[in-house]
Amino acid sequence: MAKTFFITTAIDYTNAAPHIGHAYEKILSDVIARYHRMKGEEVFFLTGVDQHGQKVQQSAEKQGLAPAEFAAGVTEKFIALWTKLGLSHDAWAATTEPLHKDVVRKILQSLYDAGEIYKASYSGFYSVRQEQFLTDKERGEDGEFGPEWGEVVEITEENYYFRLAKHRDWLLSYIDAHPGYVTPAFRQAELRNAVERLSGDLCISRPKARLEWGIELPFDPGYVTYVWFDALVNYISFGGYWNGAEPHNAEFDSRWPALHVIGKDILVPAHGVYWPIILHAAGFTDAEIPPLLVHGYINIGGAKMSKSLGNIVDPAILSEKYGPGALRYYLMREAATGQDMEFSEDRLVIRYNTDLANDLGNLLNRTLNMAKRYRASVVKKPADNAEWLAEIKAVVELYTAKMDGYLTHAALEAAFGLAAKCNAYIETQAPWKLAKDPAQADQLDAVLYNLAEALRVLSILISPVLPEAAAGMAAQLNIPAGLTLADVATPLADGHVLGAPTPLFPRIEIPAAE
Ligand code: ME8
Repeated sequence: MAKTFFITTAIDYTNAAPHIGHAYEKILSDVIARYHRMKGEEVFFLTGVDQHGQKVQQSAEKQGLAPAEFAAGVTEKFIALWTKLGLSHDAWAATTEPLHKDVVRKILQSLYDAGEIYKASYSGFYSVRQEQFLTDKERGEDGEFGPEWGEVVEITEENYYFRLAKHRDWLLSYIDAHPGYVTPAFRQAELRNAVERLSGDLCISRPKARLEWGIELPFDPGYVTYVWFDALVNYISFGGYWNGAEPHNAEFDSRWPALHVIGKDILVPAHGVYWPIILHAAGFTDAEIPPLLVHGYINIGGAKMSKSLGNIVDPAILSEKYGPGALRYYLMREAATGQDMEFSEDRLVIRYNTDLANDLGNLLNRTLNMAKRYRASVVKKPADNAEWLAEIKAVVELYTAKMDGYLTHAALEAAFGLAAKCNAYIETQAPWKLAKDPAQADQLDAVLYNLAEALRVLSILISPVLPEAAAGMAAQLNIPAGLTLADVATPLADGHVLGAPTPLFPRIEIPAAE
């Protein structure tokens, strides 16, 4: 079986509605997935929702709903948003699915049987209000636990622990031997430091008296499993890892390992420590440890988004207001993958008007109009345009190098550089002058052909980010929809008839300030 490009996103927590950070991660992953499809690869793109856990149970209680009902309601919001934003995932990971719960239990049981999970008792300070154990980190300067914790009591609790510390040295040696494990590289260094400090095992159970909304431990019905153990397993359960009698099968092995796209806050410890160690303990080989692409945060007003700050920008409203393409393009063009970005609605509008409406939209419109006016929309292949084609090829090479490194902002910069080049070419060639001089007929043909050919390639390059606009461009250029990178090598045929121009990116009019 040919190797499939398997890409996953973090599964979004269903304790609250989706925000712009969720949208950014899903769009980034969608763009990478679409790009790999366009390279002719088989792609399996998985995303979904994290439905269990204490916060979901608490949010549900506040609204007087059963956790399942509450999680289902929030899940609907995520699904509606991803549909609106044009996500092209192949599978949907919802952690309340019976198949997933079954795989989580099978893995827990096999780790328990292998002696990787043990029971122990723990005594500590427990906040009744926040329903969590407190450590010295939670103490104030006076050494006391602050009022935000409510009543704090000392309790002893029996729980199940996963032998994390035992695998610390393996993880360090794995990281050292695999410099490309985490992208960008500075995050790998950060992870290594954290692993060096690792001590202690991971508590993977919660007594049902405290938390009911989870997956019951297969070896003790008095407990559910910790939400992170449940959530991480989605990557393999929905990848088909254990959907028969035994773990692993040809289909799963043809996909795995996946590229995990996650935000910077969940690298340490969840994805960079717990997950590789769980997989290693479950018998996954070093070659089967999944690489991590860690993106930055979308910030609002310089602050991390929080409900209490009231600075949540609703991606559904933005998409409604400006269209999904405008939002997708803005996020992919302005966020440098791996870095944080400050969200700005003004920048979104400026990017749309400048790059899409002016540079690309006008280029398409002018080219089609001139071809129609001067040549009845028929383009003639020039005798020698090797230099022009070589320049296009160089842009495509730069674009693919950037996309292969997940740098969507730099790839778009390269593509839009080609649009800028075409606009400058129109100014220097002045087709309206060439049209007046019969001696320049061949030159006019060459200019129109070269512009149409560049637009054809541009429709391919923008397609992962702007699939709808790419299809619209293809229709206007009268070329098949869904061309791939391989089609770059086959320029427009001599005598190709272009289609009729219609505005692709109508300008967003900004109401004058009052
Ligand atoms: O962490 N900018 O869920 P989550 C960019 N359920 N990305 C952001 C962001 C922001 N402002 N805020 C959050 C969880 N994210 C777990 C994951 S995976 C097995 C379980 C990213 O809903 C965050 O980094 O809190 C994460 O990758 C994703 O959104 C979901 O966050």
